Amino acid sequence: MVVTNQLQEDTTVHWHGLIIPGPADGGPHQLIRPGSTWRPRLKVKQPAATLMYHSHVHGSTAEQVYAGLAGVLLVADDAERALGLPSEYGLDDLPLVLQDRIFDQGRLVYPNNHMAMMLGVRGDTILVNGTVQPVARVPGRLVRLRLVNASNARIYDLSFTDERSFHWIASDGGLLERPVELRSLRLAPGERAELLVDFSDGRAVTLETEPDGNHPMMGMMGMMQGAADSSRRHTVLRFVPASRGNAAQRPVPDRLVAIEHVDAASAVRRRRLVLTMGMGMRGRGRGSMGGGMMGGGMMGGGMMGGGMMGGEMGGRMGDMMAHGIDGRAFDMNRVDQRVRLGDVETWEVSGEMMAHPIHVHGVQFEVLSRGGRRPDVRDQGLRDTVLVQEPVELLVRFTQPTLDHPFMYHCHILEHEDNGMMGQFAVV
Ligand SMILES: [Cu+2]
Repeated sequence: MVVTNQLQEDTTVHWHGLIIPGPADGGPHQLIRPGSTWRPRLKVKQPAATLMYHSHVHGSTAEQVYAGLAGVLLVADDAERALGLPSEYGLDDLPLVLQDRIFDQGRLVYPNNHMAMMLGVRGDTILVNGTVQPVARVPGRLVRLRLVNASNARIYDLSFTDERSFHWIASDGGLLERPVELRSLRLAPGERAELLVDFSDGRAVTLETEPDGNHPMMGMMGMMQGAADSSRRHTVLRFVPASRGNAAQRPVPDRLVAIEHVDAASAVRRRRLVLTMGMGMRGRGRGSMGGGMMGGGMMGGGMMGGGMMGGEMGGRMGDMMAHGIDGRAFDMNRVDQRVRLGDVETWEVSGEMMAHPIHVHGVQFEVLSRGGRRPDVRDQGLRDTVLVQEPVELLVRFTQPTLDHPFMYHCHILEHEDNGMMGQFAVV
């Protein structure tokens, strides 16, 4: 890859989902200075998948992605081609980048306030591939949608207006073993999913999303622009099929690919990570949040679970100034975990107060359990990002060395990441 930075500020490009060694990964250590060019060698040795790439500069990832620094990377292979899935790019195989934005009289606005930093930025305008009020004209047959959630914070809960079912065929890491018929699909920031949708009835239909209720104080936040979602459903994308052609419809395959599962018994180590929220944050002492919203009885008693927060707020006020993992904010100069190359480990990840999508660089994992139970069918497949609402147990295989460039693990709500909800690990 050849990446030239023509901005007036530093940037990086992280290949989200590519399983490659540390120096090529494009995390916050691999800064591309203004006017300079980065030439990483990317050796692609993984199954066909829908991946993404985006800026990963610590402290400005959220603003840079919001301004446009995100894209899609498609990996293809023979096993996928042999299935005969819809694969005419832009015709019946559509990469769809979902993002939400705020506009003020046509100007893109990033709400850089404390509440937005605490909860993550959500916009009231949904864009698909950068287009407002998008319409997809599709053939009247089976169409493949490659959904990429490149939003800063919004969790999509997608369904069609006529409640038609569709087949989910691929997770972050590539194709599933067999298609799963669903009527709705949740997609957290950083996650991807591939669907097969049948448009052979020739009827126009709209893909919509439920309001995003992911914040600690539902209802109240609805009043604050950029901090939370309104209560209405949003239109994501309208599909207008051509009337059915005479080409024979290919059926949805019964089986997709064989996935090489890692034996959970081969895990040599268990690590626990807690995604922690600094409720005081930087607003404290400057008035806007410290006194009014956050300090009062509502937070302490009602919504936050009482004693635990009270104790934490009082006990380690210093740490509570920023988001973090295990109560510690990200530090570029601190390697938080050390893993042996080739090892399999179990990572238990839980979070505070909101659902947080955890993303781990340089690996793929499977979800072993969610909320202490066997995961739902929707948790299957190889992943690099998963939503932590209930605590999850992940089976992770470390196949890539970090060399002198550690990998990141972080919340993919980009404002959380920028404000410290990130750690780094070495694989040697
Ligand atoms: Cu988070």
